[in-house]
Amino acid sequence: MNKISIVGAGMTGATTAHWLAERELANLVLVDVVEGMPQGKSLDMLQSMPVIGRDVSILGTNDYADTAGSDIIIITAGLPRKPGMSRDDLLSANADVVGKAATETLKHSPDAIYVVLTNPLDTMAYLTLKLNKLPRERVIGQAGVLDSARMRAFVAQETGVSVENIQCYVLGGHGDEMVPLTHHSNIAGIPLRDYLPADKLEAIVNRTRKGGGEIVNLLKSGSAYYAPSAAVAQMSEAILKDKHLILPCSVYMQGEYGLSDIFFGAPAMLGRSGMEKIIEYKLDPDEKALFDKSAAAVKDTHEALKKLVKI
Ligand code: TXD
Repeated sequence: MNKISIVGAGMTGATTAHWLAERELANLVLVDVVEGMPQGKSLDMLQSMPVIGRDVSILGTNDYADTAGSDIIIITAGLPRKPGMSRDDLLSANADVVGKAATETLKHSPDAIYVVLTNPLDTMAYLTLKLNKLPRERVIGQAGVLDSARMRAFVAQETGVSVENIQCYVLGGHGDEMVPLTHHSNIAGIPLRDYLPADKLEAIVNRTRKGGGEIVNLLKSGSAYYAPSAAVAQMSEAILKDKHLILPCSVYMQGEYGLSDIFFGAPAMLGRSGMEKIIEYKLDPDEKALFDKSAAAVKDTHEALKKLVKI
């Protein structure tokens, strides 16, 4: 049986464990600094396995030693946004937490593939890669599956077409400058920009960009967790089943799209070795300009990180 450890047993971490257990993909470990909470949630979840008929073990712990031998480490530890905050406002608070999670887990699972969720997402993935000195195949940020799923859900609501027919690609950084592509995104092969009137499409693009903030404002404390955790479960499955599935992910660029030394959202092929390949789309000049603007924002956050942590 494969093993997945999730650092941070809060809303996103625990819900990730839930989706993963349902898929019977791996034995699970939930780690958190709060004593008793990961143990309690894990025990509760474990006791639901007989009901849904899944044979997986679920362990809650405060000790990184219990994560030993993990195939995948998922990092969701750290503060979520409050209303009015941007993801970048979380940088200094979360850099320490993610740094510790990354280095402590690597000691016990030297071969693990990392999937990072903590915000600011692209920069926390960058921190994990640099601190742990890993090849880029082994560190992937989760943002694109979520942002694209939000857009898919809005398109389905607008058109009444099944979500299964709707493919969307939201690329770029996981911030307000993210880039929902309206030509590559399609309904059963028809580009979205040909299917929907321009005003409707623009409204969907704008709502997608602010999709996380919309939920933060409604919840008032905490941020989204069902869709983010479903996204990371899909990525984990693609890796463990060696599916070579192409999903939008935050990946370390080495020249792709003209970008280097930055984590940025692009379609990437996921399989047993992690991030196997970055797919390069042909972008029209408008899209390329949005891409560059988003990359500049992510670079700024990477630079701010370098002032806080020696990497
Ligand atoms: O798509 C995405 N990338 C995201 C990212 C979608 C959803 C949530 N996203 C980010 O994940 C969010 O902005 C936060 O930065 C993290 C965690 O969000 P979540 O909603 O799960 O926050 P919670 O419920 O507050 O849980 C965080 C847990 C909490 O239980 C803390 O006790 C724990 O993290 N925590 C730690 N665990 C281990 N080790 C350390 N040092 C630690 N510090 C806090």
